[in-house]
Amino acid sequence: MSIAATKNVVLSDESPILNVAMIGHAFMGRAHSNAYRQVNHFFDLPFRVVAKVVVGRALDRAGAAAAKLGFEEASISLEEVLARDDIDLVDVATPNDSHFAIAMAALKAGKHVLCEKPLAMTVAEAKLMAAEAKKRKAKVGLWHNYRSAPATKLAALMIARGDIGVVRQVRAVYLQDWLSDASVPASWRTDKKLCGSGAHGDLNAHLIDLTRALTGLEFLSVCGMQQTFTKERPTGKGKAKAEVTVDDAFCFLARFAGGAIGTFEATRVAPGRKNYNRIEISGTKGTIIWNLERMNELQFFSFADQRDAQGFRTIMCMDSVHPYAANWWPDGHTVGYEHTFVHHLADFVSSLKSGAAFAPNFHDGLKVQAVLEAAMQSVKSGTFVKVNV
Ligand code: SOE
Repeated sequence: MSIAATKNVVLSDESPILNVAMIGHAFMGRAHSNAYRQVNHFFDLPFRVVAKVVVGRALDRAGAAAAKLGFEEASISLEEVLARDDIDLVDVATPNDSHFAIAMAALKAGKHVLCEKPLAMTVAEAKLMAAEAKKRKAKVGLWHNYRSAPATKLAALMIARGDIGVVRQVRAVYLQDWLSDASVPASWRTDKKLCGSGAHGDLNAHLIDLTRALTGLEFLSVCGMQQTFTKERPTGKGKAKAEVTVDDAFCFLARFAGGAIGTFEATRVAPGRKNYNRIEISGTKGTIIWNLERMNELQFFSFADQRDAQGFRTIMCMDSVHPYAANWWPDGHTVGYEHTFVHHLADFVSSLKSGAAFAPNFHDGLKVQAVLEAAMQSVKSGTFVKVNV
């Protein structure tokens, strides 16, 4: 239909509306907001997602964020927003220590909840959140966005159909370098009371979830070590210093049900590694590698290839046959980090109508929390600790 050819076209979307209240508006708030703005333009969904209200601690800053991020309103009262009948989905985009209180209040107010990772500060909190979610009809999800890249979704499909045989080993690293310099000020991410752990909960959480998503393996026991290289940092206020109470780097070994084993490394002090999230999964028949720095590709090796032609080959995962790809552009056009949030949200919104299970939900979040916590306990004991969830 050419709009120019008609006089009074009313372009109205008759879909039911899904009003979102986003709690917090920093880096993740920006990434989520982009998904709220884009998702209906590129995915056919049962709801029209409306970025309704940003909740922050200061009205001027929340108001400025609402204007910039495309929300209709700003508020400093979570209680008032949760009491509103016109709010359907609550997005918890705040630091880790507030996930529990906000998500529980939102669930008790009957809202759907999408929560940033990691789910909680402790397994105890995560257990209560998963139990509360199970009691409610509302849908819950975690923003483990790396599950939702075309290439990682394809990797999960390839592993599930046996392309690399039985999984034997997982090698996963998530390397950053933004805390390499001791002069970088302290933040909530360096204070155990506000984040629970450092690179471990921030980055190993992604690796644990991605391992479960791609392989279906469950963690049986883990043994870890950690290091805090910079023990105190400037507060950014005069000469005052703040103690760093979390890890700069955290590595752990893992044993999985079925006999597979794994190595995991998270760090914020690896100079030159900006956001280097890489997972390599070896099976009895082959190996598959995904690297966020080349996020639209998979490296794939298969013993099924002719012996003289065996070698890692690159699969470009942006053809119409690949997950999510057809929603964007013709074959071979690439997507970026921010698109993983759009895909994640599209799957979540679709599940609200279809009733299909959405993963990762709060039970998946509890699983991640249990691995994180067991690894932290193993640092004290120096032995393998069972993952008890
Ligand atoms: C900081 O380490 C951070 O923003 C993480 O918190 C995100 O989860 C990760 O995707 C990018 O880096």
